[in-house]
Amino acid sequence: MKNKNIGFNSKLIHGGEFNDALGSATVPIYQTSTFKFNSAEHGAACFAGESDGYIYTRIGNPTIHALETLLAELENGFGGIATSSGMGAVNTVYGAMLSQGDHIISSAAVYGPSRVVLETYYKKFGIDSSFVNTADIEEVRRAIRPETKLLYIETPSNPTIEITDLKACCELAHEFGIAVAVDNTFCSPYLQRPLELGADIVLHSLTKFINGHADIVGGVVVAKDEALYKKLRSVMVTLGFNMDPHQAYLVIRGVKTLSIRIDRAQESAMKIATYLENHPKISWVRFPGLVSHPQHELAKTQMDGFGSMISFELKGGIEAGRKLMNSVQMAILAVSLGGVETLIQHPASMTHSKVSAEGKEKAGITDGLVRYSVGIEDVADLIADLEQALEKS
Ligand code: LCS
Repeated sequence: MKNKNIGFNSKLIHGGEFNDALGSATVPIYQTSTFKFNSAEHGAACFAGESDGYIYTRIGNPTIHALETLLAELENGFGGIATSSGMGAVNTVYGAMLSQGDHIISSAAVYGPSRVVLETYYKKFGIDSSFVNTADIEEVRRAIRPETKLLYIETPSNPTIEITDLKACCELAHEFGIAVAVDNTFCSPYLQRPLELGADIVLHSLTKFINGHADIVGGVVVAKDEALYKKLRSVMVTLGFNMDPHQAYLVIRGVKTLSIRIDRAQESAMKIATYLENHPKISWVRFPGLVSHPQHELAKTQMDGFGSMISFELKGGIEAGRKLMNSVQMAILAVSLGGVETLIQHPASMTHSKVSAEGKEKAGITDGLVRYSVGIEDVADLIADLEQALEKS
């Protein structure tokens, strides 16, 4: 892969593969569903994998390819597979790695639908799942069975901001021949590169930090080697989880500013988390940059920054939390995260509402937990917004 030896910020601007005969400085949108063959023989050779050339956009497209190769370079992987959504990426991984009779161990605290789809659809096809606190390596060890094929980790977790030791989990899983997939959505490759810590697969909801502008939904899977890449790609193509070229174009534009957006947001997040922790109406705050975070030391070594996702609870519980969410004026009351705009939401009744009461309890998703995604506004304005909302809560 080209550009191997340039820095992360240079890769954001110049990484990825694309060749445009007219010399376009940015990646053009190849808004086409299909591609002309030079001859019947060429078409047959393309399908046989004996000739280069695009065939059909569900299978591959130059705009999408530019994004896939860029994201694979950022994650230090063999190849990327772009998907229509983050859930498309999650299901590409589950679909490729699990068969009837297999077992998956997942972090208990994951994005709600990533868990619920295992407990519903995959269960229907004879795939069993266990949800454990992956921050506790002994809990992971105890969940391993002979038929365990995949360890699925979200770190930091949604919405509890728990940190899992990726190196330790990968070593344990590989000892038992279990593959490891990491949902790196909360960090992006700017803050954490799971493949470098031993993971086999990394995936993202591109809807969040990587695109960063709350204007598309998308996903990506990056595989560490060619064999895994081919296996995953074939699931994406045959199940039809492909991205659209226009979506890919917008993500390529958004990702160019990934590092400067994250630098601003995480600096503000540190200030906001500290402000909340010292506020008399707040009972607890979970942010990896705070010394009070149980895995603060691990976060310092595993991540290149603490990110900009905060969860907290008010002393007045869910009622006070609702008042706060109804009183903020700058933060937008909406699901999603990782964009330039600050968002606030209530996981128990929104993003994780379909997770059972028992599942929520195991994951540490309390009724009063409020999730706050810090954007790039002036931090003084965000704190003033919280201040006036907390007065009413
Ligand atoms: N993985 C994580 C960690 C996520 O947070 C999400 C979405 C997904 C996968 C799925 O991605 P999507 O299909 O939405 O692109 N998380 C959301 C959230 O916390 N609020 O709204 C969506």
